[in-house]
Amino acid sequence: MTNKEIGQTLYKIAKILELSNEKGRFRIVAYERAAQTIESYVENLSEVYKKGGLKAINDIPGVGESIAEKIEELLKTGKLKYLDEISANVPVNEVQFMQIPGVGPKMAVKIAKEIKAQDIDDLEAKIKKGKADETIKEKTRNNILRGINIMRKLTGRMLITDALPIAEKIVAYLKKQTDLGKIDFVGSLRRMNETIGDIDIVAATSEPKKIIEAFVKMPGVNNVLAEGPNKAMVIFEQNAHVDLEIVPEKEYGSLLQHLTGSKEHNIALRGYALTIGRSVSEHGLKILSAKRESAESEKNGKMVSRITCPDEECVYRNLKMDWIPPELRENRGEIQVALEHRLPKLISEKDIKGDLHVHSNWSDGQNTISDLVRTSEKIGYEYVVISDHTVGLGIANGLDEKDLEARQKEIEEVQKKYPKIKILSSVEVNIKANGDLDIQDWMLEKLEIVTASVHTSFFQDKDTTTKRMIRAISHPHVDIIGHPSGRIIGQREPYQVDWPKVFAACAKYKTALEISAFPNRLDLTDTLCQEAKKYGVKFAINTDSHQIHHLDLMRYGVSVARRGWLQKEDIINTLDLNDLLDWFGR
Ligand code: DGT
Ligand code: CA
Ligand code: CA
Ligand code: ZN
Repeated sequence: MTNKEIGQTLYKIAKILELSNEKGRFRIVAYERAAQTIESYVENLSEVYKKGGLKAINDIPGVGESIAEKIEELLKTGKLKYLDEISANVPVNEVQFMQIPGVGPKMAVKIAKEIKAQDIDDLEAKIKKGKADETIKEKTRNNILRGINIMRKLTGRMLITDALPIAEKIVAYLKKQTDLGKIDFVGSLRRMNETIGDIDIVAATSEPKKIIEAFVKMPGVNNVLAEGPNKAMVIFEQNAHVDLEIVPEKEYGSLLQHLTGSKEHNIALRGYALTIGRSVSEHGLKILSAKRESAESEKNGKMVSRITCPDEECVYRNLKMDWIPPELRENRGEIQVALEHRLPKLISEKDIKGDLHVHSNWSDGQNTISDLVRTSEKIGYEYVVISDHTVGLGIANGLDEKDLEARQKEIEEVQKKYPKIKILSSVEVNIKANGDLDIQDWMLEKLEIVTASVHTSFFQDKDTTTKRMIRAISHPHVDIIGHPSGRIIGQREPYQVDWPKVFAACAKYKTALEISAFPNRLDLTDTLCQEAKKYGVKFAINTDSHQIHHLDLMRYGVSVARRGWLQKEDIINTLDLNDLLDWFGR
């Protein structure tokens, strides 16, 4: 059983407890908190359990004894008696309705009892036919429809943070089985899309049969959908759909290029090829007798010679352009730029010198400052920024002025133990509905860096939100705007913002925009990054870590930046400590 499945089971318990309305609020919160921790816990719980038993599970911050026992039962039997017991009295559809973003227990009961909806599809149909007009307010009805849409968009797709570890595990496993000439994951995963429909893997080997066999029998494969001499499709753990294709080594480059996509990039590439008298396919390139203008005329062009491509560079070189990094292959201008040899030198993970957004156990983080600093030093960072929530947000354990002073003392103590890495003191302050910050300026003044984020009142109109953001951006103490668009993949749409105005303000007041590496945020998004850069905006790539393992998520933030065409000089946390502090004007 995966962490995700355990987390989802715990969430389900919380929802059922909420619906049955008989247990205290603290219990529901305990399940939600544990679910959240476990869902994003990087180490596999079944491994943790194998190594340290019940105690090791109980040692995870936020997981109490009773929840630890339930996790043990889930890991051992795959089932949970307690869940069956509490589910017995709660209608299945009510639990389902609570999964719609924004629908709470009262609304779920109302939907089931008064609207008499059977399931989510039925609910949508009933709202659209006006059958809920008298029971549910218009604004709420629209919110429900919007929630259903957000849910559907993610249906059948995985977050890249879930898909990439699976693909890497499979590739590492297959490499061990036999002598593989080449192996890569391709498709949306190689392009580092934020969500992944299916995982595509391509390999070249002299023993296709052996690899296909190893693949379909690999531990973690739950179902084999198709198995042929060169191809197989399986359902892997976490319901991941994985395709493996074996191709001849001499054509590997062409297939790698083809299967990496995107489809739009490939179409544009083929279109361009024809204009210079070449035709591209997954098997290689053909040089045609005459210059052709369109795909329809291809069949009329006589082939003069054929080029097979063992590597990808060969494909692009033969089209007279530079090799294009997979993250850029979305048909957003990359072909023209590659032809002119002007591709950007994209930011890479090794350019990052520190994480500017990390929560400690002084607020809602799970680890001590000392743990976070030790881990950051191991990663090789030059600095790490401790940015806890402030009390104004009402998040459990937000910092007040006394806490800030006490935390400062602890930072100084820890700093003595780790002289090689600089610890910077920061907070993540809340941007209130009117754009004011929720702690006093004199407190902000004492900090070395300030991130400001929206955590409340998400659904204001565009004009109000834009003014609200610009007010925070122009605040003299604010250095970074955290997770700027507010979207949560599969759960919340971005808020309505006039981005050109926001970008212009960021450039004017020297306030950076965060690219959050956190799995369901990945916000600012790639296309907004590309747009913001045109205004001269700078970015900070941060993990928003709430536990030491989250510090490893940096790569996903970097991949968003790469997809947004960003280079090292666009990102402030590639600067040396002194240059960084200079940039902040400290
Ligand atoms: P996904 O799986 O929905 O996240 O997205 P992809 O991009 O991985 O798409 P997938 O798995 O359907 O196909 C893998 C690659 O194969 C795709 O990126 C490009 C190539 N491909 C698929 N269909 C077509 C097509 O109709 N035309 C062209 N030119 N290429 C295609
Ligand atoms: Ca795919
Ligand atoms: Ca596929
Ligand atoms: Zn945060």
